[in-house]
Amino acid sequence: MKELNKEEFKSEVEDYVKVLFRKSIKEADDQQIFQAVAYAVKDFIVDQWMATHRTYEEKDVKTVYYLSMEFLMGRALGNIIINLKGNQAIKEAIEELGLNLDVIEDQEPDAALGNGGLGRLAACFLDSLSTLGYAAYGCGIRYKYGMFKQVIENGYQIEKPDDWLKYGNPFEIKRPEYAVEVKFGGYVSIKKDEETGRNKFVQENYQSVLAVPYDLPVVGYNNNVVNTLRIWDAEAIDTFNLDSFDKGDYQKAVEQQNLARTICEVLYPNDNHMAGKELRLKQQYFFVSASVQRAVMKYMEKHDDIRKIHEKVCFQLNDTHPTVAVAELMRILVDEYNIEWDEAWHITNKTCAYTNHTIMSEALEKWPLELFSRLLPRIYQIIEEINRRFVLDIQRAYPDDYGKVERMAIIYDGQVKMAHLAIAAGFSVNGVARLHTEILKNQELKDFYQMMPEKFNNKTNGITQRRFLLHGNPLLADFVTKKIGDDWITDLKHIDELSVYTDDEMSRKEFMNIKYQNKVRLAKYIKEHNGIEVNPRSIFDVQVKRLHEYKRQLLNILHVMYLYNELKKNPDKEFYPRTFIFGAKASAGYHRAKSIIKLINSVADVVNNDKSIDGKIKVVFIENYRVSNAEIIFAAADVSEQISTASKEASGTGNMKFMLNGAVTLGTMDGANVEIVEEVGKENAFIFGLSSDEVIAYEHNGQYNPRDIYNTDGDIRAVLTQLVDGTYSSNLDEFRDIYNSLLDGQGGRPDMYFILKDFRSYAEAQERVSAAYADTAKWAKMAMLNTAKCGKFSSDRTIEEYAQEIWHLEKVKVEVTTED
Ligand code: 73E
Repeated sequence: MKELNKEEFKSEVEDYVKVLFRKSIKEADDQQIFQAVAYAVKDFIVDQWMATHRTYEEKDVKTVYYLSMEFLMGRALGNIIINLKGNQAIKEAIEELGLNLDVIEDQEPDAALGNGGLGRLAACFLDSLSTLGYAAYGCGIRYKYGMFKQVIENGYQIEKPDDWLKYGNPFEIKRPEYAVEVKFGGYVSIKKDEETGRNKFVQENYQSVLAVPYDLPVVGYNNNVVNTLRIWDAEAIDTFNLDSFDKGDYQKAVEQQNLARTICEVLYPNDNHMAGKELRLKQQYFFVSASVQRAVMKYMEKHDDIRKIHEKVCFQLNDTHPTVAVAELMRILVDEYNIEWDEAWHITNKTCAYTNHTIMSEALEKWPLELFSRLLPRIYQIIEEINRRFVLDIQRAYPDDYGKVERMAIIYDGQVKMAHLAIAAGFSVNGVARLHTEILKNQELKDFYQMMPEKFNNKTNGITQRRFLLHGNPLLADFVTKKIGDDWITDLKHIDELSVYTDDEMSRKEFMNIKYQNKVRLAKYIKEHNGIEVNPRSIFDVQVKRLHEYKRQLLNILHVMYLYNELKKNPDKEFYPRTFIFGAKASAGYHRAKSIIKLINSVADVVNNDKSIDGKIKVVFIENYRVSNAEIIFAAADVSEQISTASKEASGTGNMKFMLNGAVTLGTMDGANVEIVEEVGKENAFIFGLSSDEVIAYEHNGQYNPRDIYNTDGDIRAVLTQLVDGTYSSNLDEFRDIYNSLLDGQGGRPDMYFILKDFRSYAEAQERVSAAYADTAKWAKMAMLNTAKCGKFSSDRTIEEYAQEIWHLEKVKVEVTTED
């Protein structure tokens, strides 16, 4: 690895402040300093970036294109510095310039081009791909506005635009030389090809935009590898050129400009929910078409036979969002390379693979035929033909079972079903945790699994320890390295070597002391941002994730209300002080989710200001939860709330970040929790609630009636009554919808997510948490074991599995030479 030279770095920073802002370091403000430091760091990595791509070309390695609508990257500067092992040199350089690295890092806006787990997973995967030395591109959209900024006013969520590019992005490089055209609308006509004499399908009278890529570096850990996240921006084609004006195409020129302006404007802020908007489909086709076109062109620059593209290229579809890729590749093969359908189909089959991230029915992508065929007429034709042949295959396989076609066709009921297309067209279908994959095989995608079992496989998610321990929790990272050396940074399995220290009292004390200091750091953040005083000696019980009913933040806050009632009834009851910490964004149009945020804040208001309970319970809602403050939050957590309705959370990845940082899981047997418990042992986690089989059985038999619980359990009834009797809001209707959803469930089943059903079991698990925490030595051991046993949950392990079992990539070593 190239060494970072401190003196050189210092003078680069000084030069950049001058060149960019005509200022000296003393005159520049914090943002300007950040920009200058970022440019100096980019300068340093650019040689490695070039060397990486030179090496890939020389060795002609296979490349994975990770197609994703979302990349939740967070801040780049601190992460890059860490991966360069440049921490010490840069820190010293910055200090010698009279600056503070933490303050500088804090100036960087998060790159929040994603909603939650799915987008953050993509970011962790890129980090691992670079660190392991695999050739990869992340392909996505350069949204002008990322995930909205959440502001809490009077307890309500208000959304503010996230203008993350306001000061420019020092890390990106615009690559206009690689721009491509993407076409929408119009119609398809058949023309005779002069050369071949064959019929050709040509899209006419379309509108198009120019897709212009911006490249961001993805720096591997200490290995010279810098991969690329390529995000596409849309620009107008032929803006008002005289030609079209003369031809009377003025209207069209304006329309094309508008199209270009709107496509990349904003990220849809819906997690686990299909927006169903035309603009969303435009976004999907826009970045997919651009990425696939470029990948094919790049392949053809060095190879002459498009028929072998699968040997060098794999498209991984991050959920169904980029599934139009299969039809786009077919279009290029059939229309542009004149390949026969059957052969094109085989090539496509060998090139595309699909990851399923959710079974939530409202998240499944189904597009109305009318919309789809109007926006993407040629792509629609191709999908029709794929469907026609697929339906024949189904009928051949199951001649007597018409239900199969009904359940499996790609086009049915006036809709294009993207998951069916992805499964039919790819060679791999993977779930994201063992339980989730089993549910796919045995329930949700049962018919597909029966017909094509060889496609199905599991890849349990993971997270990068470099961001979520090395960067986010430097104290614990140093402790681990001091005990077992630093191999864990690139091979998290080694962290198991910490296990032996869990029996050593000194080590346990040190470990808990680090947790305490991290709690002090978070308490300070909370004081600064929320004005709430919290006691770092209390149990930090944390639930941070997107707000969704299936994730059951409501169960958590109802339990807080219950505990508060208990304390009021028995003021002398022995009670270990707790701080309940929440962080969650609700999609802007998701009313019930927003009411739950209001409820949490209303309960916080009442409980935090009730002197009679002596500060034993505090409730904090951290505003604008995002990657950058997540790093601080995970480090400080004692209890990790992973309480989704069993079967609903495909994997979860926050659960892994908590575990890595020594928090103990309080959770249901859902998603990756199952595997977490398997690694750490049941005795080192707090498990409660219905199993996924039980939930699925109730969903089928309809035998669950929450009224029975309401009628028989007085404590639960009291808590529910408080939702509508003015205890938490003078407006008695404020929480009426929540109340109704639990007991009446207009438009759905009452208590669809089994909150009342799991309530007692949850409350009892919470009591076990308190008892365990009171036993200091026991808790310390549990917490430390969680850190020690999380080796499996590195995204390095996940990526290694994808690389070996799906993508078949080879590892590359990169040397930086004088050439670069
Ligand atoms: O369980 C998580 C999973 O850990 C799942 O809910 C999430 O993906 C994570 C990573 O695998 C997810 N997000 C979406 N679907 N699954 C989604 C759906 C539509 C729009 C945006 C996100």
